[in-house]
Amino acid sequence: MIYTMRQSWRWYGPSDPVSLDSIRQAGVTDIVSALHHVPNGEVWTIEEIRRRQEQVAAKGMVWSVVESVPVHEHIKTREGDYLRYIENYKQSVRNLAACGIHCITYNFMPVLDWTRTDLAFEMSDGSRGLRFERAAFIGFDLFILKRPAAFEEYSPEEIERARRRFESMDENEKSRLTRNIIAGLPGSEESFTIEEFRSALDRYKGVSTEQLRDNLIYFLREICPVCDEVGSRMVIHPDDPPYPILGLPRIMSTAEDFRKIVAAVPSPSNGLNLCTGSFGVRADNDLPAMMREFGDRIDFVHLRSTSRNADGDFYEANLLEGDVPVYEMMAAMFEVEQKRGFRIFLRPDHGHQMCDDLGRKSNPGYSLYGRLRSLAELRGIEYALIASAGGEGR
Ligand code: DNO
Repeated sequence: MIYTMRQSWRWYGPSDPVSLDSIRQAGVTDIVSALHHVPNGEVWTIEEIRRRQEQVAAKGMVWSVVESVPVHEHIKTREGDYLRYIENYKQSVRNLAACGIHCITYNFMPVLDWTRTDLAFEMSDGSRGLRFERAAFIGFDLFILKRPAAFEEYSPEEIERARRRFESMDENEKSRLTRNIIAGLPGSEESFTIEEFRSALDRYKGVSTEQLRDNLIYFLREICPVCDEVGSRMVIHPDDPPYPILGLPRIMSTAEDFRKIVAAVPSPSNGLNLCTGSFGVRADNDLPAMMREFGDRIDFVHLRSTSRNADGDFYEANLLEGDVPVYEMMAAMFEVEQKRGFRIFLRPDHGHQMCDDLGRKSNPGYSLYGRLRSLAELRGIEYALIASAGGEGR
């Protein structure tokens, strides 16, 4: 028997402009979803979970992976109502398990989930993708947010480059940049005004990297026993981008970061969501090696590729053309699946806005055709892996 990826797809629920009918035609069997309408920190009830499951089942697919049950900021800073939020989280884990959903994605990034400066960066073929431009981001930090410590954190050259970049922007570009950073990208569940954003950052003033790591460990030591009991696994999503931003601590950017978390919480329910696009922004992250090292804990993979330059900018490239060694990743994953006798959930991550999607409104990164293209390419790679393993393909 050959173990193959479980082809999955992120669906934001009934308001997602990409319909389940289209997703089914992409050849997908499993849906990745979340109850985005439930406020952060509140319990996901069995009734609400079932409703989403039924919507998916009606189209012949299964809701198998949660992305994400959000971790309330109070848990990350371990203050305020964090104990109540942790109890609520446990209850959500139990309720999901009671409904048959056992793979739960989350992240532990302070304040912002993922961050980009440009959501419609034009590629040479006319399609559009997401981009992080460091000079623009620093320009936002210094001249819009006006974070007091920022001038000390960047080098004089970076400050100068950011100043020139900022001066080249008109008012529209400045407000678009601000919106892209603080208004909440899809799935991030939170959005801020500049004032709210400043106070959200302030809450991390006393939180060092070690403290944040401790808070994650504390959280996992509470949640993992519940997962062990109900047969579920928490899979942490890496930092995106995978280095500190805005003076905030970061604790899930490298293999070493995950090693530390596993050493502190060895429970098998302490798992990883290997997102190649996020980890892949760092040249020092060896993705296939991470796949092999942590394979036993990886139940969920996000496959996308980024292309980076020496200035610290990156954009989301066509899947087979960026810095991520996609073939080697798929081969390592295939190897892990055979060894474990387990089919890993894989979803094509952010795709380009292309073809008819260019004229349509969609969640940034989550239009239809770009992901369809990526999934087709991934399926092709897997098909070849199966054939060369002596299997018959699918
Ligand atoms: C972005 C996503 C992230 C991810 C969360 C997981 O497209 O990969 O928003 O869902 O970080 O908690």
